[in-house]
Amino acid sequence: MHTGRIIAEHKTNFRILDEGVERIATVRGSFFEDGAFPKVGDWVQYEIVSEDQAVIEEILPRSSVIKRKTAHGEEEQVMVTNVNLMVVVMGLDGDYNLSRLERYLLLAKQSEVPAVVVLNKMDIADDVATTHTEVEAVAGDAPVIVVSAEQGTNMDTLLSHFTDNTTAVLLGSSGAGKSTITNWLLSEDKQATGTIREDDSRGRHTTTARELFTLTTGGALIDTPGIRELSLLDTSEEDEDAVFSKIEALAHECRFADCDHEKSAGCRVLEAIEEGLIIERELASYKKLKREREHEAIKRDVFKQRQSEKKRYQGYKKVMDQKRFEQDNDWN
Ligand SMILES: Nc1nc2c(ncn2[C@@H]2O[C@H](COP(=O)(O)OP(=O)(O)OP(=O)(O)O)[C@@H](O)[C@H]2O)c(=O)[nH]1
Ligand SMILES: [Mg+2]
Ligand SMILES: [Zn+2]
Repeated sequence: MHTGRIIAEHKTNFRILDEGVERIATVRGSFFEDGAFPKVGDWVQYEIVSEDQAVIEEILPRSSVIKRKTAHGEEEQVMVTNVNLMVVVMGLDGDYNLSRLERYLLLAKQSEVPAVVVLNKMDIADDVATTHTEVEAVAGDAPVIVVSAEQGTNMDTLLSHFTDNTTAVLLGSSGAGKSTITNWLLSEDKQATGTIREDDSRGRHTTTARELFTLTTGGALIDTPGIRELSLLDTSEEDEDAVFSKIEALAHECRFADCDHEKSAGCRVLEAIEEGLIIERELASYKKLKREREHEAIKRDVFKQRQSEKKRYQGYKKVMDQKRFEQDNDWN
């Protein structure tokens, strides 16, 4: 039996790295029964069947797991495993969004993996110092590094967070510069990078699969595709509440009291999305919560009304019973 690490997942097989040698492997049949397939970052035990074919027998215990909720429903999906550093990448362009950063940091906390915040594209940002301070206030214990991956500025500071035992995962929006950072750290253009849309700095999902790379300077790095939806990050009810009151406060500033936050005429909430104060996904969650809460309120009202009708009826019944009693006993 051999031990290796999963560096990529393909449709029907996996790529394993074992002491510098890459192998293509399938999984033992039993994996299909429980559906818990190996993930990028996993250490696995495998058997060599032929010169270019290997079979994964077992996944070794994971030291950490980074999970996300799937877009629909509650099911959780493992993104990567056995990482001990989460590098949250945010562009200092239209990508800049503090509440999104908070979500990533929450994901790091829930995964019990230390985080480093990388603010990329400093070459095109103005007032970097103010932004840096603003982000540090949100980042807590996580170091904040301002870099330009394209020009190589401050990238050594990021590299200094790597040791031989580090496995870092790069997370962030499409277009934030994760693959540009990967290429810099590898001193090689291994990953394709994509252009971003002029109007909103969004990337084009250039990276489509997670992949682990070994750094010649020590440690390993997993490049990931930009996460499409923030719903993919697990949030607590507390966070939902915070988002709810934040949007509720903005909604008071809409021009029309009954604003549905769908047409832009005088809608402060849609304006806030434009400004990056809130994200689309938060508005969707707000609307859903609002509907739920209104529904709850209606249910409560109906219940209260029934209760008071019952009380009134009981009062009425008491009076009638008394009357009947008096009549029956005809004391006069
Ligand atoms: N000005 C500037 N542009 C950068 C910098 N880093 C990356 N870019 C550009 O931003 C665009 C997106 O970079 P990528 O590295 O492909 O972004 P990504 O995060 O890997 O995106 P996905 O793979 O789609 O998730 C490219 O056009 C890069 O050249 C930087 O430091 N400064
Ligand atoms: Mg990429
Ligand atoms: Zn509105």
